Amino acid sequence: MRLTRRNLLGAAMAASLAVAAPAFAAKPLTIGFSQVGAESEWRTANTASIKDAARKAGVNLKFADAQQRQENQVKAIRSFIAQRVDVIAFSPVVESGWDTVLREAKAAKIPVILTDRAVKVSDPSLYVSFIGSDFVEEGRRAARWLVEHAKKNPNRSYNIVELQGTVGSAPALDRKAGFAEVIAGNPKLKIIRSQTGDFTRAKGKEVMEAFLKSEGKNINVLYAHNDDMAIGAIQAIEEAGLKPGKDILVVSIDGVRGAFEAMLQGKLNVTVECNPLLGPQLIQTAQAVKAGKPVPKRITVNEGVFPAEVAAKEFPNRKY
Ligand code: GZL
Repeated sequence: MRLTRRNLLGAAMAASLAVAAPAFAAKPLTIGFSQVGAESEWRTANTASIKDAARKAGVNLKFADAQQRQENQVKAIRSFIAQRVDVIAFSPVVESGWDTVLREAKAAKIPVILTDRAVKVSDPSLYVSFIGSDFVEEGRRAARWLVEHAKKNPNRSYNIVELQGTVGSAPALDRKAGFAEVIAGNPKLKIIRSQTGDFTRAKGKEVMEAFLKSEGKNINVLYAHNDDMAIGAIQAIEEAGLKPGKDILVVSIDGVRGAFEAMLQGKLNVTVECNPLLGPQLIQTAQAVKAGKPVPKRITVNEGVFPAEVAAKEFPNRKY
């Protein structure tokens, strides 16, 4: 290239921009995320997915574990507001009690994304998007498996005990509603006991022990709102001298590895998938929100149903 006045000027401009470029490099997106806790295999997979997606995208993730307490989530959200994060995201441990703190986020002009669980608020503009499963449908799918099983055993009736998730949480409320909707009016299917096991293995075992003490061999089916409670209950059933998966059918939700292992051992009959791998969708949505692009108010995830018969074939494909 000939060294003309114009070329020299162009080269000098390019050099100055190259030098200045770092000064103009976009500041990484900062997301404040309040997680429910670490209560289940599902939650562990959900947290890993979010942290992994943030790392891969170069997002600055401020992560807070609420240990399943709403007051800790409110504190975390207030801290994110004070730190002026770009986006706040959280999985609300329970449905209600969020209006005040979400109004504070709105006043601070910090957009809020819900993942996993929904909230009940007076003003839907308090969050920009909710990314998560349809828990009512998950409850329906669990019940449909049992309805079909009962049709193959026309002379039997089924007394069901139910281990509910965390009191007041969207998955517990909706999975209960969906299951009840499908078995309604079916004289062969009856829920005889229903109590929260708070989504944990320990509590699931403890409550199942109480069910067995009061109902014993009268129990034909356990419906657990998540696999962790089902796995805890399976231990209680075995300690009571009964065969889980045979004496007491075990119907559960999540689709975590522990459930597949239990199905391979013949101790769990079906798990309804609830996909925890929400990290990529969360990061993409947060990036779009930050860029001022429109995002869907509701983003659902595709999920399946895995009866024990398919466990061996499906297990190697599982991602959580
Ligand atoms: C469902 C999620 C529930 C899981 C449980 O999306 O909120 O919480 O089903 C977890 O395993 O503890």
